[in-house]
Amino acid sequence: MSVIGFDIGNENSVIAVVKQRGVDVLLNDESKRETPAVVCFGEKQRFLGSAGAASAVMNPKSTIFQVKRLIGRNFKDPEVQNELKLLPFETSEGKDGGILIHFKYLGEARTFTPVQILAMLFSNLKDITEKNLEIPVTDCVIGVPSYFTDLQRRAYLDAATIAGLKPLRLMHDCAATALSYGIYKTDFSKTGPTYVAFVDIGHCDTQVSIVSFEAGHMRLLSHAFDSSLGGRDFDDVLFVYFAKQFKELYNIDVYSNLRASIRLRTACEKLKKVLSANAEAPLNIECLMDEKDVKGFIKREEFERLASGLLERISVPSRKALADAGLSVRKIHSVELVGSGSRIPAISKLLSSLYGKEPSRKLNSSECVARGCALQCAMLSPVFRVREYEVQDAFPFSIGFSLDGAQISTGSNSILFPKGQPFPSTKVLTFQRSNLLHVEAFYANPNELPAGVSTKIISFTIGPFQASSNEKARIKVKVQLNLHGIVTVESAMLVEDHIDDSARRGNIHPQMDRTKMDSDSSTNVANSDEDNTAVHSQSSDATQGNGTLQDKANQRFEIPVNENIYGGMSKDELSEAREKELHLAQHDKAVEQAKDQKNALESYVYEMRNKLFNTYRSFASDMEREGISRSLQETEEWLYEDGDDETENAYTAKMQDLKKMVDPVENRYKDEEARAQATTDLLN
Ligand code: ATP
Ligand code: K
Ligand code: MG
Repeated sequence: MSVIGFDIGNENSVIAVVKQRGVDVLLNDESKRETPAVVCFGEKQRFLGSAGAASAVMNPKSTIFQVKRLIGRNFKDPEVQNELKLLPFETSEGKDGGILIHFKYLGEARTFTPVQILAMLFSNLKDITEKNLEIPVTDCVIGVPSYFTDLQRRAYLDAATIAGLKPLRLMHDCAATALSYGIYKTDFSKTGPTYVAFVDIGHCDTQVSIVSFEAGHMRLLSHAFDSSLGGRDFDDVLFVYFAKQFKELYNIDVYSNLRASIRLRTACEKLKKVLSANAEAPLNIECLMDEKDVKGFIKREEFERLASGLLERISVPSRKALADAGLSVRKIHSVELVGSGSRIPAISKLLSSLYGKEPSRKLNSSECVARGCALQCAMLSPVFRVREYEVQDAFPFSIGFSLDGAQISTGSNSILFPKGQPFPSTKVLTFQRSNLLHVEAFYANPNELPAGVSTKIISFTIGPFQASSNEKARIKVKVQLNLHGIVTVESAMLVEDHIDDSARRGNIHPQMDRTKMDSDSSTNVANSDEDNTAVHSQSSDATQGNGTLQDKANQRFEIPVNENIYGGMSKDELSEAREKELHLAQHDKAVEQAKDQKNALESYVYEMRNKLFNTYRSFASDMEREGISRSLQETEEWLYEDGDDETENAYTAKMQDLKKMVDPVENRYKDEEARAQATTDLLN
């Protein structure tokens, strides 16, 4: 049973696993702790992760990266259009308004969705994990930005499912980070909670959270973010600077050349990292464009001046998070800086003046999300025992509901889950209705969301149902904000008060209804049609879940609920995508195995040729030697010509042919060796 945490970043992914003695980060095939989040479609096979990054420059148009930016988003969204401008691969709008990615692979035009690409990244991480642990891996916890919408969260779950994983929870990056901080912390103040601000600056985004820690317990007080401010924006500042300089100095326009701009961007990112440790840094690229070598140079001060606009934005989410938590900076005990984008010295200088204290890096800043996810996975896993520790996360967006498409004001009355709601959480909606009803849940305050994302979440149709009287029936709908931060409908019940038969005939006895206290709010839904009475009752926490089912006074009948999710994949589409992924993986494996077998054959040819004229010389007749020698020669020629790109079986067959000739000689040699050994043993 696996207990795994995955952090898929825009740039790098990290895998953590809980072992008996603590949390480990796994090494990939290149013995690295971070794996590039890149899928490259090469000429004959896919290259995932590190291999993907290595083949990127060769295949710019079929190398897919930053797919986390595209997942669960609409093609037409202006922010998405901005993203797409920076990405070298081709895209178009899908039928559902989503994004389609196009490129050529194995001689054919192919189309994939961001979910499918993300699934490939998951498959790669799953493979790495299985190789390390030598057991099949399914259960896991996956980190997501807290600003992800319902659709993005569903897309993550879909991608994980396609890769054959079973996420026990999508966990907010900040919550995971806070968990990996809090679970080992013991020095709590006796006088009250310890407040910590976590600032995570990744490749594309910045997330801030304020967390309250007490012994055995942590509570997220607030989340804030800038979903479009990260390390890559600092790369871009350098890119623009040098692009302009090279235009003037060398008369080359990197914007007009895809390969050149990819190479310059990569060089700028490296340069940025050098500037984190040095006061100045050079930039040299050979043969960037038009066969020109370019040279540049920049001082850290100059870089900071160019990036001053970005640096100003860094403090915004911190201020917001503090305000939402209702805390002044003086209350914050420490500021923890995570995410590799935060390694720019000017960033910690800025945060240090904002918080009035030096930010610390107590956590492993690139691994804490994955580590926290692994810990959470262990806590959720029935077979693993972890120290008792309570994680209480808060949801960053208000969720409202409407009935039958009624335009409702976004007053607090129609808020199902207010911003900051601890989750998972279940609420019960009560309606008085005589027929079908349509309920819709949506993000109630667009200002809370990242720019451009849709406020739509889910709509559901409840019914049909048959009340036993002609009166309107009372319908109770349980809506959950689940462990992943996704809205679902748990159940819908028709409630009939049932004391005696006369009651059934339609005389509702309101005093028998436990939720009567809340049902005075039928004005919740501003609507003149008196049929549309929605009552929002307060039965809150998940723990109260089934509490009212057994009321003696009334009877409950389950009624059907039809969910309509905006976007996302159907069961059929999911299993089709899973098939496709398995197929692609099989193909890659076949190509890899053929490569291995080809290498083995090649080595065999060289090794045997060598031995034939040395060790085996006296064990083969002239005729044998000649025959083998000729076959080795022929095989070698075949390998360079017709056999350059063959199947695994073809190489295996060639190997067997050679072995048939070589084995008798080899066996004679071995027999002689054994005899000689026996003689030596006797003599000693
Ligand atoms: P995201 O969180 O946006 O999904 P991610 O988790 O992959 O992305 P990180 O690995 O936390 O992001 O950070 C990657 C960013 O950190 C890149 O922009 C990279 O250039 C930057 N970075 C890495 N090392 C340094 C350094 N020494 N100095 C400055 N920036 C750095
Ligand atoms: K990461
Ligand atoms: Mg990250």
